[in-house]
Amino acid sequence: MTTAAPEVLVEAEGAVGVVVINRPQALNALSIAVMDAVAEALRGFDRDPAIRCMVLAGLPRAFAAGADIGEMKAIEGAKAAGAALARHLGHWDEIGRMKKPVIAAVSGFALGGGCELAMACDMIVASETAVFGQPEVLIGVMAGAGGTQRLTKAVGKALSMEMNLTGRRLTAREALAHGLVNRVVPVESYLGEAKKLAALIAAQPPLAVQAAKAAVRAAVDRGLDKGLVDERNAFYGLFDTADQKEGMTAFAEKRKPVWSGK
Ligand code: DAK
Repeated sequence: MTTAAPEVLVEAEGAVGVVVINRPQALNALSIAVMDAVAEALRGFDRDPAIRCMVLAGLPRAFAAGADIGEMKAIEGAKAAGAALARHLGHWDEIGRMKKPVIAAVSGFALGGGCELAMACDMIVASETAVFGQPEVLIGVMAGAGGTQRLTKAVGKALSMEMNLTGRRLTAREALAHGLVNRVVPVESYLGEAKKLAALIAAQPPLAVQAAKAAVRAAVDRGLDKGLVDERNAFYGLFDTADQKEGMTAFAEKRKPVWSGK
């Protein structure tokens, strides 16, 4: 595989473009540099006439344990959060709008921004160890890149509320039962199965595939843009609270947060 950035591996296999997030020491936390490289690689494949389908994968232990809390912890206030993160968040939106299908190959943790990244893709192939969740509330904030919107559309209000308000995680089997993922496969084969599915799509007529993808997207994404903007603004707003500081500091210090409600 070629390397777009030290932490993102990029390779074309026939008509399938493969991007692998490779930051094991931080459970693939999505730093600004990692997301820049992921978006750049997918953008390149989306424009490349030789590529017909894409796979976005993580490592066996983690697809991605969220946006990088260390980077977010340093941000002071809602205005600064908007300024610092607007372009970063644009990457999740951009991946959701690619012309060609993107399949997420998910094993291990897919939490917060990681779960949102998988949901921004068109399909999810999950390993038996995959775990999905929006645990932002546990660090004093809320989902900011689609977790209140795409998750609700995928699994319904009841479960989405529980996941967003308590941080409850779904196992791969639960995710399959609730329609969040396409299939669950042994951990050894999650990347291979995602590539196989991508190759099957790549063998279909590309214009028909892209038109069908756009049509399915239109069915599920109606109203999504406004929801994402509202969600993002609410997320930024929480950077004016003491609980955001406390939650992210407590995570860094590996202790339980103490909430003040301020
Ligand atoms: N960020 C940074 N580092 C992380 C991380 C993260 N999200 N998750 C894990 N790590 C690091 C840990 O700090 C630890 O580093 P060292 O201490 O070894 O240096 C290493 O990865 C291994 O993690 P643990 O020691 O914690 O491993 P465990 O097996 O004990 O626990 C865990 C695994 C996944 C349960 C735990 O690491 C965890 O709870 N991680 C945080 C999960 C989380 O809260 N995720 C949501 C983050 S907030 C937006 C864009 C995106 C977002 C929002 C807005 N816009 C641009 C507006 C998304 C926000 C989020 O995702």
